[in-house]
Amino acid sequence: MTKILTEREAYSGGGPEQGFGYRGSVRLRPSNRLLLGVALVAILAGAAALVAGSILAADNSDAGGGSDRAADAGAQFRRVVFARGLEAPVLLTHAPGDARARYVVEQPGRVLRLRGGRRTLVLDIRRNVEYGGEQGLLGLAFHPRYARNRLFYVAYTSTSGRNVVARYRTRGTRAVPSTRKILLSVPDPYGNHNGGHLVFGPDGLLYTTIGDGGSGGDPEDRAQDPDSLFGKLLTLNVSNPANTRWQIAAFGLRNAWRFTFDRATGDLYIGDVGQNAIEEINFVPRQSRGIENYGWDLYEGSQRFEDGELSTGRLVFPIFEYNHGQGCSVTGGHVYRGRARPAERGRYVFGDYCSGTVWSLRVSSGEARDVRTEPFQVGSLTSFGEDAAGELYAISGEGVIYRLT
Ligand SMILES: [Ca+2]
Ligand SMILES: [Ca+2]
Ligand SMILES: [Ca+2]
Repeated sequence: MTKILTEREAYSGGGPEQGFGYRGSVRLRPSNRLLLGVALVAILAGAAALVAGSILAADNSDAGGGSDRAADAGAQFRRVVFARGLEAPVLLTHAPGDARARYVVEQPGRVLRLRGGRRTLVLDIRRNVEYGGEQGLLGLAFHPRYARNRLFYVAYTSTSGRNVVARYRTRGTRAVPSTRKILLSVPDPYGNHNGGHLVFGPDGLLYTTIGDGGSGGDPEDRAQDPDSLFGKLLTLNVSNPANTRWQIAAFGLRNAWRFTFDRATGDLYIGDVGQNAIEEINFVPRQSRGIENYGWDLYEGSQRFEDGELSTGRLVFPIFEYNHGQGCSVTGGHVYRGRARPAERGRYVFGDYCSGTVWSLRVSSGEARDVRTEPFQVGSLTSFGEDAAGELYAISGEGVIYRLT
């Protein structure tokens, strides 16, 4: 029998995972100290650049324009409000063949299409979705050939206590409820850690994760268990519409909260939420072969967490990690490939749900470089999003979506 713990029960005996202001003390490896040092320098440099940028903007506005050039001189992203009044938004994406629309997921169980100031309902499964805390409608991905086959995929926690992936077909821009097909349905042992991101990889496979199950410390050690789907990066070949056989692509994830493929290179970036001390970003280049193992629950970040042996795969340590002095729950983002800010192309943008801090970095030779703190924060930072043109968005669970510019 499946027991769904409340958040309070799930965390009993452990520190607050998403506790605001929690400060864990952790010793970092020298390379990470260096990274944090680089981050600090970047913060200071950023602050100076921001001041310089403001002055330039003021000068240019006096001259009657040129604020875009001023922003480039600032060499940082800014945020502008794109949409307000959404209910607990957790995702923004786009659909092939519908380049001017953005699709937004509301955690209680709705998908909305936003175009030209108009919002229309695509899907409403609120009565099937268990919503609250880390539960809800969490993921949405459109089939790469959506323009022709009208198929899209959602991930949610169900009222029957399961982690579910389902497929729907649209007529026009509205999902037809009777077309639903359940592709994954796994009894969830704990209410927290549900992964739920969905994305098509450069290999055409559908990727998702359902977290390590939940609670704290992976009590049943599922993330390293080859017989469990929990704590894994999972793939499904959708070329056969009847196929529901998921494959394990990687081990050792705790609660991957947003992973993305760089649309230009196919490289994979994963934000994996830590236990009580370390938040991490992982990177795997497109050409990587074989199965990766991101270490949980033997490692939290690059630090040993529990005794035991790695089950399968090549151990991957984070390219970037930060401790709970700087946040408490990572929100993985996207590599910027838009047109508005050419100088920022190739920069991976991510942040922290609790502190609202937004960082960006570049990966070079498999290492994080040029780590930068952006000059704004986003409260309740649930997700980042990417539109058809490659422009990025930051989403506040408080109902506001910002465009990064
Ligand atoms: Ca769970
Ligand atoms: Ca464990
Ligand atoms: Ca890890």
